[in-house]
Amino acid sequence: MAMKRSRTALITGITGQDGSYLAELLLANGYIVYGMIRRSSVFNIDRIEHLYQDPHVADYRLRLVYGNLTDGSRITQLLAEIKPDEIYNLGAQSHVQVSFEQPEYTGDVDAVGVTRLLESVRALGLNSRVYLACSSEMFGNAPAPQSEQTPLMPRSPYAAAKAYAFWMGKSYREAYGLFIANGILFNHESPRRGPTFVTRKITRAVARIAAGKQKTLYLGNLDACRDWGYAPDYVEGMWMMLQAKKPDDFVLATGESHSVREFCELAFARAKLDWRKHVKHDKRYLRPAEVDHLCGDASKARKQLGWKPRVKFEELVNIMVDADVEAVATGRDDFRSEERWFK
Ligand code: NAP
Ligand code: G4F
Repeated sequence: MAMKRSRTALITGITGQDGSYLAELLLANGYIVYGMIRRSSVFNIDRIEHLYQDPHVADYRLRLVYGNLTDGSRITQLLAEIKPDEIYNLGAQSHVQVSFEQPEYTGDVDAVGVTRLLESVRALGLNSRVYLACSSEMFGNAPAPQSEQTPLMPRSPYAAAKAYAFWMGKSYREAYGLFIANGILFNHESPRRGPTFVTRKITRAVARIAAGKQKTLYLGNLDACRDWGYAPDYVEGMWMMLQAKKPDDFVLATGESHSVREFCELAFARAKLDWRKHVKHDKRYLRPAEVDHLCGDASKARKQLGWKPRVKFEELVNIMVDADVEAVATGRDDFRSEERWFK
């Protein structure tokens, strides 16, 4: 009897928060996982180091390959070699504020990068199922709750680039019959969140302030509201989208929205601190245009995919604060990070 072939997945953005959790999920499910990484002078694989496999052993299923979403010929070459059953496009310049400073580059990676990928799949005649990481930022200030029916009203170069990617996904699905799922994910966080996103910026500061290593945390708009979930729940939803009978667009969200101020209150309280004594305003963290209130309606994903987030707001805050407190206590708090230099 022929052995069942392992399924093969390609993840762009495997070194990011979501890429690392998705790689764990796929490897646990028997996939061969190819992770596309960017060449850099410092080998940037902190989030997937624990998944390392010796390339010389027979069951070597995590394979890193160099590539870049700005490099179409390399993407074509990789897809021709790997012929993945599933492609998860998570690679992006994912910081909204940075997108105001680098709008052209953000568009190149987040928008045109998707065209490069989809054109390669189409031109090679692959049957790969494709997941595209779109974003709740695309809704801008459209009234909450936002669902798949809500009009897109992007308010940043990042959101505009993601909206372009979203429409390319829909176009290629309709024009060429490709299996392309657009995931409209609301904010999702974890102890692996990049340190310049507001949640992790807060939880790292809490841990350092509690340990007497820092006094003040500078933030921008405390009134903005986000629907914050837990990243491992969301990568499961990405996988579910590619196991569905038909490709479609899906919102993933918790359905609860909280302000940055509420996040601060809970995070500082977890470490028995009063946030008002430590948080100061700095206008450098205000954006040229803000998205005020995101709150997602994920009922379609719940009904059609059976997806449900397990971790809610307060538990998420606790998970993140506890992880950063532990990192400081064990000397793993690496403060040479970008956050210290930038935002
Ligand atoms: P992240 O932690 O910032 O990771 C981004 C990944 O993209 C990193 O692996 C990064 O590589 C890679 N990347 C950046 N530029 C690239 C390029 N030119 N070519 C190839 N790869 C490139 O982001 P995340 O939070 O995991 O998010 C994953 C995806 O979901 C992104 O597309 C993001 O925009 C989208 N999204 C995220 C959220 C959220 O709340 N987390 C919500 C909605 C949508 P390096 O490690 O080398 O920088
Ligand atoms: O944590 P943030 O930078 O995330 P943002 O802008 O919501 O974007 C994240 O979620 C999107 C999904 O909706 C993703 F597509 C995107 O890739 C990214 O993962 O900011 C959250 C809120 C904003 O309103 C911001 O103005 O926090 C506010 N904020 C207040 N002070 C701050 C700060 N944000 C940051 N990064 N730093 C601050 O000091």
